[in-house]
Amino acid sequence: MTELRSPGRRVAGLPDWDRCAVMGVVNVTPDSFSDGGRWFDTTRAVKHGLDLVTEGADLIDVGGESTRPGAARVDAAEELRRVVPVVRQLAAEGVTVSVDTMRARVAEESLAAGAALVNDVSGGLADPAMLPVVAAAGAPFVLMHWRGFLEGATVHGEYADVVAEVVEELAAGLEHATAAGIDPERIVVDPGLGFSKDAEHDLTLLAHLDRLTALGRPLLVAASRKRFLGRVLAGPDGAPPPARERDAATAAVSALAARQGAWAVRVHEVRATADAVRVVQAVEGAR
Ligand code: PMM
Repeated sequence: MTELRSPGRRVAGLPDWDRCAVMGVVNVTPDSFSDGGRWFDTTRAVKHGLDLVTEGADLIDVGGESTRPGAARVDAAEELRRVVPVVRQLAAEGVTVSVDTMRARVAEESLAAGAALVNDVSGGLADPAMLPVVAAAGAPFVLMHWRGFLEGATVHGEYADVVAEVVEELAAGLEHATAAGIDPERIVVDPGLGFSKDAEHDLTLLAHLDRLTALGRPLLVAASRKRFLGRVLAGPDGAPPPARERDAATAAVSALAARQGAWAVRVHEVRATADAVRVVQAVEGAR
């Protein structure tokens, strides 16, 4: 119990949840691999975010650009058009909103529209203005492990020891972000499952989350519907189930991550994960 109440569960500038938090995903994109196109208009995206809160999400992550391998980049004006109105309306409803973007301008305008947190899958590497913008705003920041844009699933995916290298590269990212003026108490780290990583890498990282929490910062785990789960669930013919049939497996990962002290899990389907993190909290409370 004590380790689950540790500073690993607290991020300056965000509400304090007394268990692993649930981050619900709203992708305002026509082409996300897992829920492509379903929430691609402001009204529907806002409604979906509010529904996820009703189902038990503690915060909502709004993104306007797909990070799918091979996806073309969206231009900044289009990303702003997709994301900012959704952020503004959800924040106005009292929702804690995270903005999933690699662009400083989108981060800045989303923070001005009420976002509480910036989630950058490039860890500040894709846009040199990102870290200064986050620092100037005093905003919390998710620093994900990233080795570059993905043209193929495992581009830059060579590791001798995936856990050691991800830990080392995240530590370098933490130093970089802190040197740019971001308060370390506001930084969350994330292993970036599926980003320049194959299924074995993802599973190995999930088996060693303790090595990531040893970085001393809260940990976000985003396994939802990812390729490695398709591989784990594949039938005898080796065919993975479609992304939307991976939600029970996602909830299982949520329980494992919560049990290992993750600060939050990022998921598309909230209800099962909201139950999973509550069960873990109850069992831990009975120790
Ligand atoms: N994965 C996706 C998008 N955003 N953010 C963080 N912090 N960590 C991730 O692993 C991550 C992310 C993948 O895209 P999806 O929303 O289509 O699943």
